[in-house]
Amino acid sequence: MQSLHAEWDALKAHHREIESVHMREMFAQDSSRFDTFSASACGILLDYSKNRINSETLKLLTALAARADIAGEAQRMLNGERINATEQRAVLHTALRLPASKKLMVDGVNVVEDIHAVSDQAAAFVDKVRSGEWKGYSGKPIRHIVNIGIGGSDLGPLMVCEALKPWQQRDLSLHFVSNVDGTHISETLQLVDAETTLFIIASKTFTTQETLANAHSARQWFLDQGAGTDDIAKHFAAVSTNADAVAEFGIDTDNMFRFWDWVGGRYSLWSSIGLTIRLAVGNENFDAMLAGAHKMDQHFANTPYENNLPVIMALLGVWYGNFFDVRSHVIAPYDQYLHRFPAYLQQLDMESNGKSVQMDGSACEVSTGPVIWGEPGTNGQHAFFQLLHQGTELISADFIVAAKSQNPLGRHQQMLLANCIAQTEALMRGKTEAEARAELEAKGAEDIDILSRHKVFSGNRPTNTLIFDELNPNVLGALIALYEHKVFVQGKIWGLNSFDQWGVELGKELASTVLGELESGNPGEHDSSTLGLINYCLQRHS
Ligand code: G6Q
Repeated sequence: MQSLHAEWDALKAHHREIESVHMREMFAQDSSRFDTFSASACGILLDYSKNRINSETLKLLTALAARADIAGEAQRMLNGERINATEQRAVLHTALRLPASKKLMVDGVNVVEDIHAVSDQAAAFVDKVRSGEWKGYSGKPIRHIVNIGIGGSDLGPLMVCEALKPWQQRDLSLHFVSNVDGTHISETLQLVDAETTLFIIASKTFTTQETLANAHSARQWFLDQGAGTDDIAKHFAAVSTNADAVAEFGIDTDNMFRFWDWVGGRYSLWSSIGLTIRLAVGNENFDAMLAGAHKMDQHFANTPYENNLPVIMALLGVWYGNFFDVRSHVIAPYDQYLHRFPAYLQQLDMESNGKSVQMDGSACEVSTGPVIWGEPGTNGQHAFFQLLHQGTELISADFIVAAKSQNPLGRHQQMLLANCIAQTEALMRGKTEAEARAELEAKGAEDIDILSRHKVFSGNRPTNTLIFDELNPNVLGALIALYEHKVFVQGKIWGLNSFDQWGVELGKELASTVLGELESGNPGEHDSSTLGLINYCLQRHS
């Protein structure tokens, strides 16, 4: 991105004009605002009318997308060009969602054929486990799946398994172990028994410290329960790109499901990393999720910017981040099944666009990715929403909700929907001092002069609402792909490589140095704080 280009300047000038306009006025002046500023695709309706925009804003923002050649960039990604330049890799999570009938040549290989060969292998394994044909070492069927992985090898599968619980085979219990804190694996192992447990070791590199430590502890526990080393093949499977390391760990490579270096960790739930999802919900539902995502890929690739859901959401993010100086963005799913969606999006967005160097190595001249955070509604309303309504920061938010519940129960769903809709209305409208005064006067309150000021809500706080009929595998696939592409578009506008993660790599390196020092008892050279902390730990351990 070159921040000084004409499109950017035009937006700056437009921002000065619109900055002080209240959305109340915009809605009052235009009763068709909802129709104008909403769009739908793949079963998802995006209402973005409660944003500080008018038709001119949209025109200027889409011009920015045109300037960044988003359509061309999307094609380059979808065609398998090496757009992850710092790692010299293609970025092809979208290929994982292509139907078997399609062809995509990368370096002389039809990757679609490869992808479907591996997913057929995974599907056959999954059917055996789910039907009980796959037996543990004592002849009993598998009842527990323990997914051991971290980051992209954990957050995606965990989020999807939670989201698709109604589709889960309930006699298979799912467990996810990610943290290197021994508590995570220890507490999990208390819930399972060796004879009926299948461990899925999910690691693209198969070198990640945390995952290997947890996998080794699981293996030791398994042997300690009375199983032999020959039994490991029945209870351990691996998902990785690194066959040598898998074999070295002692997992039968027949039970290894591979994927490719062109699948980034945080984009990998569609690959064999989704093995645990397949085990939980079955191959058909997994395929429905892939189909939903593929539909969104097509929508993204083929729809004009002004009706393109990921492009619109990305441009609104740029509008707030770069012109209103909004530094954080809330994800508020009004759906308990989506309770891990904010955490998943935190990685997707912040690991992709939390960067300050452009593709050509020059420093970014404008703000890039915001802080992403959130919790499911209605819980968030009783916690941090106060700050969204009356805090000094302007914060944008996505509200996500299904019209129908998977658990229709009395008035619950209507109450959930009412809260979701009412919050976006309140954030948009706010409450003037005159309105606050009138309410207090009607109640006969005292100290109205002071109290009314506390009850003022500025409003004009932007929200998107994403609403769909029901949260099913197909819609979930589309929803995730929507956010993937939103992040892609923003990365392109800011000139970033959204597909590397040197910050994560740094963490992996740093811990090894300190670990060596903690284990040897010989601290190296550090600042006084780091040294003080290392010494504190060494004294407690000796
Ligand atoms: C994701 C990141 C990171 C990665 C984990 C686990 O995009 O690269 O979160 O997924 O560090 O890596 P492995 O799958 O290689 O164990």
